[in-house]
Amino acid sequence: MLTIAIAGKPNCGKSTFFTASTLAPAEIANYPFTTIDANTGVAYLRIPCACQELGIECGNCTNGVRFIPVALIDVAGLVPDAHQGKGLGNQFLDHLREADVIIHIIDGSGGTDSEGNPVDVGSHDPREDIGFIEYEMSMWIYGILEKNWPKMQRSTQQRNYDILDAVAEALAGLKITYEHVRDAEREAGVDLKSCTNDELIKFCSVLVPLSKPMVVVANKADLASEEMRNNLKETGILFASAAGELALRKAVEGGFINYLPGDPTFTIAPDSLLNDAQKKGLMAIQDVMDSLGGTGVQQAVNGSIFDLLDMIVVYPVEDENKFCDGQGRVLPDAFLMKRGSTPHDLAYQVHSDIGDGFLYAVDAKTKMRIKENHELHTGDVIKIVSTKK
Ligand SMILES: Nc1nc2c(ncn2[C@@H]2O[C@H](COP(=O)(O)OP(=O)(O)OP(=O)(O)O)[C@@H](O)[C@H]2O)c(=O)[nH]1
Ligand SMILES: [Mg+2]
Repeated sequence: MLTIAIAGKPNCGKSTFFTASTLAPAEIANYPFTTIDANTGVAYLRIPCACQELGIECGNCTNGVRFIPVALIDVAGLVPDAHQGKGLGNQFLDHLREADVIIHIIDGSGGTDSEGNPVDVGSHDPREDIGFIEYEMSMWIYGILEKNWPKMQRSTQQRNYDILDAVAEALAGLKITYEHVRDAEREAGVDLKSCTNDELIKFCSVLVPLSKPMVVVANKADLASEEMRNNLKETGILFASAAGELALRKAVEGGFINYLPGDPTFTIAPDSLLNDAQKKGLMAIQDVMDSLGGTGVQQAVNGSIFDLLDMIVVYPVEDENKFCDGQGRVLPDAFLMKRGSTPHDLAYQVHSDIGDGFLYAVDAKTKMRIKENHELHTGDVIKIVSTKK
């Protein structure tokens, strides 16, 4: 499963975002370092289900809205100079190892200082909090490489030694691949075989955004002043009210409202017994949703996977006429795949045996055979024909 990590300075609303997205319990409080051990749960991407276009009912979506699971990790707060042991130090960085992509939350209301202590709303400029995480991550990776560096440099004397391979191996536990290392070396314009310390740091600073792409989300948008929002808008980041989303999720659980995560609006359930204060609270959330087009939480989760990781969604089926699997389940799976993936890649994602025995694929919408190297697109419904079952 793809993994999203939520990172940011303390007290910006990471655990609120996490709980709103997963409905898994996590401690939430208005002081820094509430979270120490990372929380893990399952969040969902929201997509229009392929059954709509096919004019059938699949039973795996809600009114044509399909949710695809991804893993979510709520990481402890991170402060500048964490790589030198500040705040909780390096341990939270360890929780970023698993991440394919990072949602960096900032406190868009300017109501907490750079270390997460509460201050008057608007008195801290949240734009100052945007850059430091990538720096901390670069220094963390630099720290790992630096330990191995003398040995790696000596080994470059050996024949057949590939420094890119060695670096990728040293960072394999961080989901950093050979391709990431190769591309970062090229982009940084350094030669890892003979680079200085400063060049190695530069390499790391290029490697971080390549291997752990990051979307920045200004949370607490409900508290942010117009001016603050306009300033932040210029940086091109997303906005959210995680507290608003959490309140809506709880209201759905309680049967008070009808709302699907990512909807721009909600409706109050008929005969729900809301008191005036609750109604007022919900109306305030609706106001924020009107200005953002929703609470922004689902948009951030979707954006991280579809925009940053450039993923598509493909539906494998066994029966191209009924769009179902062997047990008659209609569109049973929605697979996330990297853009550019082929039917053969899909076969491997279903099962390595099916991939090994791949013969050909059929586009279930057109019933036409498609080539092994054909590029798949979002919404494709594909039958794989393989010598193996
Ligand atoms: N107004 C408003 N408050 C929020 C929002 N999101 C979170 N908060 C509040 O911000 C405070 C911190 O929230 P947490 O979710 O605990 O923050 P955190 O980033 O996990 O904090 P640490 O674990 O200490 O790093 C709590 O008082 C939340 O209720 C939001 O969207 N709007
Ligand atoms: Mg927390």
